[in-house]
Amino acid sequence: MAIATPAANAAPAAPAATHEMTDGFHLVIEALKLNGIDTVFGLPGIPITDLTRMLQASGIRVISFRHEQNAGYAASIAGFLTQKPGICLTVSAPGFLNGLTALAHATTNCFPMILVSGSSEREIVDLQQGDYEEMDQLAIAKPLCKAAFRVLHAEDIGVGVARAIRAAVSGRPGGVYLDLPAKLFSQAIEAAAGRNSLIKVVDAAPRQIPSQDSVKRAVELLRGAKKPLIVLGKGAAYAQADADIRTLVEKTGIPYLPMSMAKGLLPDTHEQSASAARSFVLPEADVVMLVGARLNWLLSHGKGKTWGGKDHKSWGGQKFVQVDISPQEADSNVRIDAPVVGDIGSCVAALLKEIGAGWQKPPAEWTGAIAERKDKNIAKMAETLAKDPVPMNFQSALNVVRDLVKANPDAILVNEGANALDFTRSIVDMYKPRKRIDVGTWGIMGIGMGYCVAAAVTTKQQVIAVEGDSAFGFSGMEVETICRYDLPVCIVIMNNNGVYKGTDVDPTGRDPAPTVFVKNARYDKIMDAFGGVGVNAATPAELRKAMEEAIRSRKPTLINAVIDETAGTESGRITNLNPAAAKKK
Ligand SMILES: Cc1ncc(C[n+]2csc(CCOP(=O)(O)OP(=O)(O)O)c2C)c(N)n1
Ligand SMILES: [Mg+2]
Repeated sequence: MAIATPAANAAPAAPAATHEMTDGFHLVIEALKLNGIDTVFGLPGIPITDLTRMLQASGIRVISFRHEQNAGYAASIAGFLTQKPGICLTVSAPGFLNGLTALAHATTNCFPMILVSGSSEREIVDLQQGDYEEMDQLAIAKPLCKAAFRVLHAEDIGVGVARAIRAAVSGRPGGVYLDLPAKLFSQAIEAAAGRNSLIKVVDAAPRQIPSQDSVKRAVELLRGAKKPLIVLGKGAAYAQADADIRTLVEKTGIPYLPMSMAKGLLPDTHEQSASAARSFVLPEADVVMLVGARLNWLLSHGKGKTWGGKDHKSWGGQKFVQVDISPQEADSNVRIDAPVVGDIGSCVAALLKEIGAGWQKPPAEWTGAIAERKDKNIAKMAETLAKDPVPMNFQSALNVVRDLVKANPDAILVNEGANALDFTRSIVDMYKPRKRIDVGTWGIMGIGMGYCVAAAVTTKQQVIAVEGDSAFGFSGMEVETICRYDLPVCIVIMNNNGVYKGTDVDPTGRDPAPTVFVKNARYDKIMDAFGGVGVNAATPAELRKAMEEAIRSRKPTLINAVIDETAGTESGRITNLNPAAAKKK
């Protein structure tokens, strides 16, 4: 009898116990999902193409842009609007660098955002052997963000994502960089171990309660004021403590000034709003309470002529209360007599409690003097808005936008440009919190279309963008993104043929001047290319009709508003910051 060979007769050897496996791709997605991330803004390519597909397949919404900078701006403002970190996903080196401006912008503006970038082989990058898209991204990101992390092992993905989320939203929010090398994505580990390694972040942005002493000190200072003023910053808007902030303003009766992105925290038509008397209240006030507003250039550093100081650097004599999340903010520019450190919601609640009942409202001389200036300025503005010049100027066009925002108070207004920004800020009243988003701390051009996409995607509301023609150019290609996702965005381009105005000429006669563009350009035709609605509007009536139709239909719309090319001023309202040559020729 032949000896049966085991190979021929034996039952196949029992397979080694099969372990369910997972990999870096899946762990990144699960870590994000576990922490409530439902949207990612990005642009695919090596090594994250499959990640974008798998994210989408997992149910996370992936909004794919034409340039990473715009995806980054979208993520940054999604962070501002939702208090969750906005996620921007990019490829290595060039994609990462394209996203980096937005990351720095998020940090400067205190918006929670995480830039997640794929990166190349560490071993090759570190030996500088010339890898595909070689760059030490972690080192480059570090000085531009609040925190930067790299994950090398699949089992550390949970920790990496958790740390990035905490860093982005806790304390003063900001931009965080998360570096994910290509090799990480396909690293396989046992699924059970993978699941156990993930972290659901508990209390990512813990309340920070102000000390009782600091609250008492602040309220005492306010109580003794003859000419008090409250300044609301975008930190106050971010905090989502809208009802308490309104109660604080109304209960104390103190006039208030909203910074640009705090407009609408209380309706701009509120009788205590001192916006129309800004140049009167800043130098005149004796005690100023800053709520989530920093004394940076936007508030002339709290000193100088704006504040009644003798020259551009001297203190105007005001005492300041500063309510801020960061213990390092006070005294950054002038002395802060009463810092109140904590999250805005907790601070405002504590202030309200300390104020209690029986608060003496500010003297009538103060509020009366403000009302007088306000009424005069508002009447002057009404006169200007009523004019109907040909061609349109900023005021006659924005009078239409003003009406439409009033009729649609839930719409989100995106705004960038120089004159297009300044005129819109002062003419278009806002009625609800976090409805105005703009160039922020840096006065940055290019946020426009990214903000439009993020605002429409995260809030589902109608978006109206008022764009300078130069400003629009920085992100104009994203109108394709707006059409592709069929977003309810109505873009109004204030087309004055250039940067600030369209009238400059090259003294040598060779080229167009650096500030001017093609005359009478038809930006509306860009929209036609992608199936959106493009309208050329030469009169306020045409502009009104087109905007009404856009809002009614919720179709992606771009209106080219033809503005007098002589209408703007150099640098809008910050001409004083523009160095002029001492030697003229
Ligand atoms: C990223 C960036 N680049 C350049 C600038 C300088 N800058 C300030 S406003 C502006 C454009 C102003 O022109 P436009 O948007 O047409 O507004 P207008 O004043 O004409 O209404 C530029 C280029 C900037 N703020 N940000
Ligand atoms: Mg312009």
